[in-house]
Amino acid sequence: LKRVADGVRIIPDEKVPWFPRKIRDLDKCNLLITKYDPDIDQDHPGFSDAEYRKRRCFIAELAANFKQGDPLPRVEYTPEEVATWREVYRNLRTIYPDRACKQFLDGLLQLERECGYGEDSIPQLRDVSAFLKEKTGFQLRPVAGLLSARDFLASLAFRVFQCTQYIRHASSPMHSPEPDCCHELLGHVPMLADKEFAQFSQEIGLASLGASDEDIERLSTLYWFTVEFGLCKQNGTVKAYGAGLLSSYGELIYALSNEPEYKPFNPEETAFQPYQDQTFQSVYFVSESFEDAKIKMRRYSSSIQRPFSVRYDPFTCSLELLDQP
Ligand code: HBI
Ligand code: FE
Repeated sequence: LKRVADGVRIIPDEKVPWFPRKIRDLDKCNLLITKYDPDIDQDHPGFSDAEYRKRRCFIAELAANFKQGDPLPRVEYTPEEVATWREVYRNLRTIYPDRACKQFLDGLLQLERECGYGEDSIPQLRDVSAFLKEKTGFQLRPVAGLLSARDFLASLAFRVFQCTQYIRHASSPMHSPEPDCCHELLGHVPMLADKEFAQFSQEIGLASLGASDEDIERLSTLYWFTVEFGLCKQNGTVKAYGAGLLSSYGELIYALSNEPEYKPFNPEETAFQPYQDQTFQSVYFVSESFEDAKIKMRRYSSSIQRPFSVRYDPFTCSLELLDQP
């Protein structure tokens, strides 16, 4: 209740959208966006391959039935699926040393040494989740496809990363219109092994809880130009840290060529940049460092109006709300 000048009490009519308060509530954060799935999207490379769609559906079903606390499902990948992974891994691995940021390369080396990463097999989410838990407290959760931005971002607040487990169609190893395990395991996971990046990711998640649709849209755009397509300066050169770049051979080369436009990362401006989810970006945002990106994102997040503030309690994996409405 707010007291206005003449002493009349008014009930604030701003309704706060529902959001998860404890990690189990993520079982309810399952709204899927189907626009790029192969049953709907005629341009999906698997659209006319019934066998592929059946397989994707089987793996997506494992995720749909998953509940917080269950052991992560293991998938026995077929030789054809492993061959697709091998091709993706081999090609990207050769261009990482010159183009990926230091944190990514460190993470990838650790995954290769400690978690069985390599071109011969597709890593299992269960093993990767256990690895990340030890490094940064992040854990993986299987997801059936592209999630709504609100549900996807909310899970980050709990250091939970939603991962697809099926792989792209064999006919197009260089590209997938929807996230697949190559994108998650090669693009996202190495970065999530970095403490500072893990913190950055969780803070975007915390900022999204209970936010308006407009604020979610702006946070998604910021997520897009940082976590998915971000570049940063390191020792005087520009390197990639975004997962969309680090899982796409073509766009990783393009982003670090002299073709695209670069702008300095500045959340107040970046949040309004229209983005491309069908072709390469026409503009990329460059951070001075992670430290710099984190400070700027914090400043931006604290400007989002909410009638409460949140704090994450890592002991109970739940949120504490201050100034609750
Ligand atoms: N869902 N499964 C999944 N994976 C993502 O990377 C993802 C998502 N939903 C939304 C999203 N990414 C972002 O584009 C932002 O909207 C948060
Ligand atoms: Fe992604």
